[in-house]
Formats: sequence, structure tokens, C-alpha cells
Amino acid sequence: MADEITEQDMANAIRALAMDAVQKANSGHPGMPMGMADVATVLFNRFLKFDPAEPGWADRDRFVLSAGHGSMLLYSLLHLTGYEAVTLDQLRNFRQLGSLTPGHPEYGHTPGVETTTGPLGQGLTTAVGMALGERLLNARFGDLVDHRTYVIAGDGCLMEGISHEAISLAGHLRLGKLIVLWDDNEITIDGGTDLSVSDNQGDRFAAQGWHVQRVDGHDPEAIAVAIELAQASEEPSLIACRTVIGYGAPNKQGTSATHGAPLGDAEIAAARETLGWPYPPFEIPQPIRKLWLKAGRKGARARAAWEKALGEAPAATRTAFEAALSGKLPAAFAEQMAAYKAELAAKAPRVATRKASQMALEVINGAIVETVGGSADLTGSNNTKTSQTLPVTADDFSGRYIYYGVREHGMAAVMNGLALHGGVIPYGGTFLVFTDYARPAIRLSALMGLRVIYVMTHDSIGLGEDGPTHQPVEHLAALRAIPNLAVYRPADAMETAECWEAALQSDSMPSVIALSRQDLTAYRTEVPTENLCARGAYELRAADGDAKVTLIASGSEVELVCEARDRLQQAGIPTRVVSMPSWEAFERQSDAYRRDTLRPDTLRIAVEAATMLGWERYVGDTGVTIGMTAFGASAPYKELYNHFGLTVEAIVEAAKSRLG
Ligand SMILES: Cc1ncc(C[n+]2csc(CCOP(=O)(O)OP(=O)(O)O)c2C)c(N)n1
Ligand SMILES: [Mg+2]
Repeated sequence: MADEITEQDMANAIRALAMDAVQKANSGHPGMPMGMADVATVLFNRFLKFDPAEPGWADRDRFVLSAGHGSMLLYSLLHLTGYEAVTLDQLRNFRQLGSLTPGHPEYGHTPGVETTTGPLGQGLTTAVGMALGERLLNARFGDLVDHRTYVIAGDGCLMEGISHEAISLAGHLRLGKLIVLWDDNEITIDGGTDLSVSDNQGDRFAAQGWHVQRVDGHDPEAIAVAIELAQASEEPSLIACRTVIGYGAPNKQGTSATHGAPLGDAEIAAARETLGWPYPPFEIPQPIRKLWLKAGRKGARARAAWEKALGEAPAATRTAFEAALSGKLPAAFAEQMAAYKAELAAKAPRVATRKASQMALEVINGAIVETVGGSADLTGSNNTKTSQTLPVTADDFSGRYIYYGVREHGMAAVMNGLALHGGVIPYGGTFLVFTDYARPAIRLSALMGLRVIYVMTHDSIGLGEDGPTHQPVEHLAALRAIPNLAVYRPADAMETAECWEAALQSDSMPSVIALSRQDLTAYRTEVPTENLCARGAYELRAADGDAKVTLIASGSEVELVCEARDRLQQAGIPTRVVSMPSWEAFERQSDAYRRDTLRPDTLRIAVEAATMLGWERYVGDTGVTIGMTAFGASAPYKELYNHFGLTVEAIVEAAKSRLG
């Protein structure tokens, strides 16, 4: 048998595993793996540079299954090529609790899965970030970083709006080592794509600077030729692979019936007949298995050669490369931040926190060469650029600043790709209100536990005249609701430095740093002995006397509560102030610390220029929340604070009336 085995047989192994695993799980998506089995076989068998023995090899090609519902395609490939952890039993346990084979691929869960996919379009855009990461590191380390990024995307990925941002940015930056294999099967869940889309995708990609080819996705030689041409292209490549969804299932193929449901025993039996695959479920004949394992071993030599090259590289290069890939912050960073904070304590600058963020970044970018900044066309407002960060262009990837353009969603997903690629620490800015435009990718940063830092300025009605379209109200609450996402809202320059430091130190969590447009008084004027913001909340002002009231605020409203505290003290009501830049960090503190900070024995009043949803937990049943209950308005910001009742007087009055 060995001599006659073809890639068609190898592809049929994927088809069989996919239809059998979906049938056993009684849920899942057999159509896409069966349709793209030939394309994937050619890619993994002939082209992809990878080594199942070392899934983390830094110079491996990246493979992203953007059409994440086709997860059985990826799991079959990982199993067949020899990723040890992905056993046949794991395939048998497809979609079961605790298995390595969840419904959609999850990064950090299954070796060989490069990114979490399932929300259509995210994988494609994340892959743009990976391809960009490759170029950035290549500019720093030369041939040590020289790999490609391959994507399998479906009709759905290309319909999603984010695909426009992804394709446009990749074309603009001429990411020639990015190759997208489009599963052009003309089917989505509702039926034929003609129900909902008439785009000429080839023309669309070409118009955005891509190299475009069309092939029969069931013709291995045609696929191979197309991949070779794509590899040679200096532009990113789209290969439209015309396929039949559910290929091999004689009665259902070519229809949406194969998209997301088990084929059923009868159709599976018929498919076995059609494909010439007489073997029982989950059984792969040895000769076919051998060929697949051979495909999995072919990268070992390339990896050995790469490791040798790394070993022979100049010591300084090797050290820098390993330091970059480790993701650890350099020792000098803490010292330089300490010096900067001492300077802040002495100078007590009254600046907007967005400005303070830039001041901190000037130190950070000087100390950490891995940071790569950017903004979605608001560089001068977000203050994300510093003296060290020169622009990244299609002709020169040695810079550290990305002009993401007006593409918030794309920026966030690209930053995920940069973080996943490794070797860089991405941060990027827009207005806090537009986190809504980036939210699906922010959610994935959190789900994957990636160190991506979102610099979100203009964080409240405090931005003033631009009005309610630009004034976030519900955004802090919405972001705080995302698990594993640290949301920071610093109150002054010192807190901003501390929040940046905490964000950089959390290497398995993304952070949002919400920053003011308006200038804020410096309240932290002592040289800190610990990072108080990393505690989430802390006592900023003690009460004179036995505290009756605790005023809690974040960001710009700390100013209000500090003034209110002084008035209450003058009125004979001992009052303390708690600054609370991060709920998430606070929740991680000990019970004792939280109790001592919140002081439930006092009247607690929380103030924030945002919806107060959730603050009840910190003020208790008898406490008071003062915030926004409606959208903002267009006016100078001080007038807005008065108009919406966010005033020192309102806070003082609330305390007095409650204390009777
Ligand atoms: C953002 C998003 N919206 C909707 C879905 C639900 N969904 C999963 S697959 C799919 C259809 C995708 O069609 P296509 O990419 O052509 O996949 P095929 O049916 O060809 O496998 C949809 C709507 C999703 N996963 N993500
Ligand atoms: Mg489709």
C-alpha cells in the first residue's frame, strides 16, 4: 500500500477524523475540515515549517485557523503530524470538558494552537499582527527570524468588517510573508453566499495591495503551485481555494447541512464508501499514519539548523534575542521607573493623565526596547508616541511605532497577534469610548491572557466639548465586566506611572489604562515605597480623628473627593479618601486589606464620572454612589461636571444628609 499512498489519502484521514469526532460528540462542524482537507494537507505536508516536538520554536511558521469552527481540521493535523499531547483519545473527546479539543481552538490550551479563534475575522487580523511581528523582529535580529504566517479563512471571515481593516493594513505594510488560503466554498450557515454577498473578493484584495490567485481546492498540484507563487510574492497573498463543503459526503456535500451538524451514521457510511475509506472510526492505517508523521518530522532539521545559527550568533545578539523572547522586563527598568517617580514626587506636575502617560512612556520606551506603540489615528491625542518610537513602514520595519490608521478593531486584533508572536510588547491608543469598536479583540486578549496594553484617553465627560458621542459613560463598567482584564484609571502623574508599571508587569493579562484629557492635580507627592496602584485601591488621605466617612473615587474624580474631604473635615466630620484606580487589582488583595481600605464601619461614598453600575459592592447597602445616569453633553467640561451633579457640594451634601 505504501507506494500508492497519495495526499488524497492523507486528506481523507482528516475527513474521517472530522466526521467521526463530530458524530461522537454529537455536535461540531464537519463541513469545513472535509472541504479544506486537501489544501491543509498540501500546506502541512509540503510547505509549513514546524516541529511538533517543539511547538514553541521561535522561528516556526505560524498557522492560524481563522475559521475556528473547523477546529477538527486543526486537531486532526496536530494529531497526525505528531503533537504528542493531541492523542486519538483527545480526538475521541472532542468538545468534552477538560479535553485538549474544545469546540473552537483555544490558545494556551492545546499545543500547536497559535491563537484562539471562533469569532470570525479575528484570526485573520491576529495573523496580520503575527506577520508584522515577524518583520519587526527580523529587522532587529536578521535571519534568526524568517518565517511565514498562513491563514485558513472562510467566507464568514471575509464578510466580517474587521477583515477590511486587516487586509487594508497588511496591504499597506506589504506583509509579503502572509498567505491567506480562503475556503471559497460559497456556503455559510444560512445557505449559499449568494443570499448575502456579491463581492468580488479577488478584486477587493487586489485593490488593497494583495497578490491574488484562484485554484481548485481539491487539486493538490494546483494548490502547491499557488503556494509557491504566493511565497515568492512581495505582497501579502490571497489564494481563493474553490472547494466543496463536506467534500466526500455524497448526499450532503456542497450544502450548508454539512456546516455545523453531525452528518449522521448513514451519511458517514456513504462518505466512507465515496472516499474509499473502509476503516473504522478513529483508525488510521499505518502507512498513511507514517506519511503524516514524516510530514511532522520534516521540520526537525530546519529547527536544528536554526538552533545552531542561534548558538553561533554573536553573544550580544543571542542575549538580546533570548531576552526579547522571554518577555521579561530588563532589570534596569525598575530603577529607571524609581528615579522617574522620585522626580514626579519632587515636581508634582499638574498634567492630564494622558500627558503623564506619555511622560511615563518616555521612560518605559527608553528602558524596554521591546515595546511597540501605536494609535488608531489619534497619536497627538493619545500621546502614545515618544522620542524612541520611529514609524514602522513597508520599507523599514526597524521602527517601533505603528500608524494603525482609523482601525480600532484591527489595531486590537493586530496587537493580539504581536503579543502572540512574541518578542514585542504592544500598546496602542484610541479614545475610551471607542473601546466599543475594539471590544471583540479586547475580549480575546483577556481570554488568551496576553500582555496587550490599551491606552484609552478622553475617559469621561471631562473631555468636554466633543459631546456625548465621544464621552464614555458605560465603558468602564463594560470593560470591568470582562474577566482577566485589568482596567486602570489613574488619578495623577504618579498613579499613571504606577499603573503603567503594573500593566507591564502583568505578563498574562491585558490592561486598559483610562486617561483624562483634562489636567489633574498631583496628590501623590511622596516617593513611593511600593506600587500602591498595583493594590487596586489604597488610602490616599487619612481622616483627622475617628473616620466617619470614606470617599472612594478613581481618576479625575479623586480631585473632587479630596476637596470634599477637606470641607467635611472643616465641618467636623472626619473623612478619609480612598483612591481606587483598579477594581481588578483590588479584588486580588487579602480580605483584611480590602476591609481596612474600604472601612465598612464608615459611610462610604463612591464618585466616578461614569455609570455607577457595580459600585454598590464597594459602598454597601447604606452607601452612596455619585456618577452619570445619562449620556453626557457638549460643553466646557467644568460646566458639565456641574450640570451632571458631579460636584464637591453634592458629595459634601450626600455625606451630611446621610449622617443626619
Ligand atoms: C463574529 C461571528 N459571527 C457569527 C458566528 C457564527 N458562525 C460560525 S460559522 C458561521 C458561518 C461561517 O461561514 P463560512 O466562514 O463560510 O464557513 P463554512 O460554512 O464555509 O464552514 C457563522 C455565522 C461566529 N462564529 N463569529
Ligand atoms: Mg463558506
